Amino acid sequence: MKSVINRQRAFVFVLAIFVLATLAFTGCRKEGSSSSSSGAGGKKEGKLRVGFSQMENNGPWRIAETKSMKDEAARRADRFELVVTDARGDLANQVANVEDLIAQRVDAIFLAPQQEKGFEGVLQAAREAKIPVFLLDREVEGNPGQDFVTFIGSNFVEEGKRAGDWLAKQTNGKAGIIELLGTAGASVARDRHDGFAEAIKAHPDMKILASQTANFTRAEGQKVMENLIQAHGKNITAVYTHNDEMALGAIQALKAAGMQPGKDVLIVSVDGQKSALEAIMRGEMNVTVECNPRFGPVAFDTLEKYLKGEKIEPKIIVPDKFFDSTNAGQYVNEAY
Ligand code: GYE
Repeated sequence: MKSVINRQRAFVFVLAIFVLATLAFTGCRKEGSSSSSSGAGGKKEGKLRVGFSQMENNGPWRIAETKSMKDEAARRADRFELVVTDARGDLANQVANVEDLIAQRVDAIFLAPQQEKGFEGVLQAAREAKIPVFLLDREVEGNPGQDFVTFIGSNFVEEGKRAGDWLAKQTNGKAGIIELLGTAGASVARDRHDGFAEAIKAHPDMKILASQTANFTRAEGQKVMENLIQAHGKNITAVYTHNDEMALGAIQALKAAGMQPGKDVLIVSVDGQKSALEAIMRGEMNVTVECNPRFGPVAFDTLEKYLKGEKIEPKIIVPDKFFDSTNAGQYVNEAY
């Protein structure tokens, strides 16, 4: 009798051990499988996980860029999974976003950096983690092929130069100019300023009355322009803005002050968004140098080449059009 009880006890004991071992084993497996989907290079079902650190999604240009990246990732969904972060216009947020992508061990990072300085630490961390970084649409301090793979974007100095050349020709080298600058510390703002300054340098009667930042936004463009109209009034004969959103804000301010943008004040801008082409068609804006935000195809093509071990150029410059009253109508429907 005693031995039967003992045998039963032994059986219950063995069963308990078996149940515990099974639970522990499945527990381990769960942990293991989740860590292998985010770890080991971030591969999930054989796909590469790619991060896109966007600085903000404010204004049509940024929205179009993010959409282009997502659309292209969707087109290549058999190979890639895109993780998008939005820093909401804040450098510290963006640095944290990139740190997070590195911690997730994504396989590559596309970085649209708000500022030129401030990314040194995360770029080094990415390099140590062997995660290649591709810069999109703005540059950072550092060297291609070393701190990042390459920069993909427009030639911003050339954009500024084209804007300045057009204005010089249109005004016979005589203008009182307001320049609305992009975000301070962004490479694109410096380059668009330098290119424009270079173009008007040979024309002593082209004077920049004021250069002030309006942070690439329409609201600030309007506000800053209102103040500058107060200060410079009728001496203003041209406005050069580093993007269309600021141009559209400036146009509002000029109209509110009883001036005629597009006629007595020429408006020269950069980007080529739909509402700017419409303003050109209405005659309220004169020209905009295109800066194409649709980086998806070239970004992923470059990544694929890199993964195949092909040589990547230190800069990949995308071609840009030039919009004025002769062609705005032709392009307005495909604009963003
Ligand atoms: O022109 C502007 C955006 O970095 C090229 O940033 C980009 C610029 C673009 O906010 O509209």
